[in-house]
Amino acid sequence: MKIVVRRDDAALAVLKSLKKGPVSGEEIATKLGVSRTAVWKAVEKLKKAGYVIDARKRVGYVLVSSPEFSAYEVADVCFANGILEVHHYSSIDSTNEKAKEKQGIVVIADRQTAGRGRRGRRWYSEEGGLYFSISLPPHLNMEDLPKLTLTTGVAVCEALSFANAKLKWPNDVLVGGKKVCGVLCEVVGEAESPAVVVGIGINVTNPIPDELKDIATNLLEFGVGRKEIFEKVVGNFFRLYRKLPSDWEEIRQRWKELSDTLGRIVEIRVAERLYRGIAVDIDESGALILDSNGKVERIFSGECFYLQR
Ligand code: BT5
Repeated sequence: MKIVVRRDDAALAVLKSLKKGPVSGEEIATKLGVSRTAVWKAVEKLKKAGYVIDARKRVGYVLVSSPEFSAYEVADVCFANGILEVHHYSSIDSTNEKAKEKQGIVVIADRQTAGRGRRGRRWYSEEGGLYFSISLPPHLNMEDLPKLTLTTGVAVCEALSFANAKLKWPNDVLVGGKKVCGVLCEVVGEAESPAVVVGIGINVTNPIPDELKDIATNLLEFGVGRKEIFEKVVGNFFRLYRKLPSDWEEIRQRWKELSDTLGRIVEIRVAERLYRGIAVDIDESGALILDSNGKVERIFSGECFYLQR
């Protein structure tokens, strides 16, 4: 299944009508100023997206049930924030790969067959989780990109405040000390001010594989659905993204408030190098400041391990 919803999608308007109650094809057609065939096509599209819609004699179309999640359900928050298209796949290799193909879209998948973390690591993407990518036209310079990862973390963390989520440098969101979300920002092309794809994976009700049970968790116990989480994350993300780069200071302070990392003794791996010390700050440029036996290290990206819990 692949659904693409655009701003002017008649199916969106038809769905809004159906949600108010049964309505005849003719009534909708007149109201929207489209043909009855267009209404019928819109209804078929909605059915494909998982809506159960009956056509009853003398009553018209009746919305019997809505899917737990669909591109139509979350289109409003996307379009309100300047997104042009919402793509929803039941299965895809990686939403980040797909989102690189076009600027200004959001790509969502129910599962990924080749979900990726940083440096080619794997991201487990079983059904039940929220996997999506936002493709953004050029706006930030290369040197501002570490800030974008931290900003995305803040957006997710605030959306998961019901679970008392915390931030682990550089790109993890933790619940109960375990990873519930990972962020993967990738640039498209090589411009000084590049287009960027922001990938977000959140474990909602998807099972955690045995080998990750010690370090990963999901949100099952909180009973919150993907739609609600998606809307909150996307709303928060754009509210904060619009502040970049000028109001980064505000986001930096928020990151520090939500941080689980600052104050801890950590080991940071950056390619072949290994740093050890106390994580003391995030500086104005978005770097982690490490106090390594009195020597100050500034680190922009790497793998972070806590040496004490
Ligand atoms: C990340 O990488 O944390 C970034 C993950 C981004 C995933 C999203 S999903 C939508 C979009 N499309 C993609 O293809 N990717 C993005 P990293 O910091 O490298 O962490 C990867 C490590 O997290 C793995 O090596 C595992 O240890 C762990 N891990 C893998 N799957 C996980 C999961 N579902 N939940 C928690 N931890 C996981």
